[in-house]
Amino acid sequence: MDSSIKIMSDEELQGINSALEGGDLCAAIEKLSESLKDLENVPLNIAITGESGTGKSTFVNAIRGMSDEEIGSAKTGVVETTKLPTPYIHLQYPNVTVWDLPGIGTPNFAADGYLKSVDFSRYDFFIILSSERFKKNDIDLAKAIHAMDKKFYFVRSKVDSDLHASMIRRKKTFNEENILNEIRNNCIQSLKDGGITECKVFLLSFLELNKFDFDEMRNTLEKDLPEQKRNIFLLSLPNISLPVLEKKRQALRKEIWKWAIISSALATVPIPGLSIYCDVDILVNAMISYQKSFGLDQNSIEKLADKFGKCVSELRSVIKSPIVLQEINRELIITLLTRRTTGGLMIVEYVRIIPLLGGLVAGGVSFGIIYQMLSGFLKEIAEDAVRILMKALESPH
Ligand SMILES: Nc1nc2c(ncn2[C@@H]2O[C@H](COP(=O)(O)OP(=O)(O)OP(=O)(O)O)[C@@H](O)[C@H]2O)c(=O)[nH]1
Ligand SMILES: [Mg+2]
Repeated sequence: MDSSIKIMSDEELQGINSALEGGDLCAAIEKLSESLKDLENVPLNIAITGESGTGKSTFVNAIRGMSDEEIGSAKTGVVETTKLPTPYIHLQYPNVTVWDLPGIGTPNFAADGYLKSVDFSRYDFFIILSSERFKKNDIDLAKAIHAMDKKFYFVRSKVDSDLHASMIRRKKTFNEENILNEIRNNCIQSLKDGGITECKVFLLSFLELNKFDFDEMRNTLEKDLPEQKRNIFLLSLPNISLPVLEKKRQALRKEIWKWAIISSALATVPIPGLSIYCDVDILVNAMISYQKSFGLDQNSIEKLADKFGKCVSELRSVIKSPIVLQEINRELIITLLTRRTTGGLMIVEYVRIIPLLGGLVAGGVSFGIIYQMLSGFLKEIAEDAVRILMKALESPH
């Protein structure tokens, strides 16, 4: 087959085939809609624990892409006396909740009792923070979490402070990598001493979450999560690193065929001037979800500018695509569909090889054009998100 028309991956083709296999279009559509809704419905609960003052509340804010001063952020820097787990719901993905758990660390701390009191079963995984070596309480807690068949990850927080202190105290011999290795080895040793032999420790600064081991931690969590939750986790991450943006693009790309099948199968409206039918409202939803995930609304750009000390206009100036900041509505979609007509026909040739599709979906032509339009939109939006982030990360001249 001509590789120039190999636009869809084999995985996508398999997905389409198995979705439409039984020949029952209604059932297939229902299943695909459910799977798309899962991204907004399936709960993901992340527990943040550790001793008092290790940065739990700061991490809760950072991982939700919030500053410590925003309305709805967790209170930081003060000794919190709450004995209850506090849920912080993700602003864009309300199915994602980050739980600020009560500090561990009273001398007679009992890990079992603690886990029961925080209702351990509701969390998908635990992150145990320490701003020093890991201590007995951290280790006891990790073992108890493991015994309850849940996952935990160790994070060493505040490494920016260690680096800063070393820079002042050891000016001549300062070497960032050596210091980070020292911290890492020291933490791993403290865990080994406590009987935890096989374990990674992620070094982070919650003041600059994009640095140090953030991408490695993201990778690990992503691998450990089941597929459905993995995508939810990825999409909910703050847009602070290029790998995060790339992962989001990949996650969203895999879902395009589902939107395209649903939209073309439920088509009631002929698109004026085109020989295709599609359900435009479904496409509005899909495209709004892309914009939301890449943080390309005004509010998110303002937050990004604030975080990296840039002006909003500076960040906006690198946007190339005329559609990125537009309001997504039916008119925009019809314009985009019109633009994609030629490319769409090309993919139809390819799609026709899939048994069933041509016969089931009201016009393989519609499917092809919608698929192309969504792919093009996602590409443009993802590329602009990268440009904006690169601008934000640029060091001041
Ligand atoms: N330099 C630096 N400071 C941090 C970091 N994380 C947190 N802090 C600071 O450490 C202090 C305590 O942070 P919190 O997030 O309130 O700690 P906590 O674990 O929630 O504390 P409790 O709620 O009292 O248990 C605050 O002043 C934070 O600004 C970090 O990664 N680097
Ligand atoms: Mg706190």
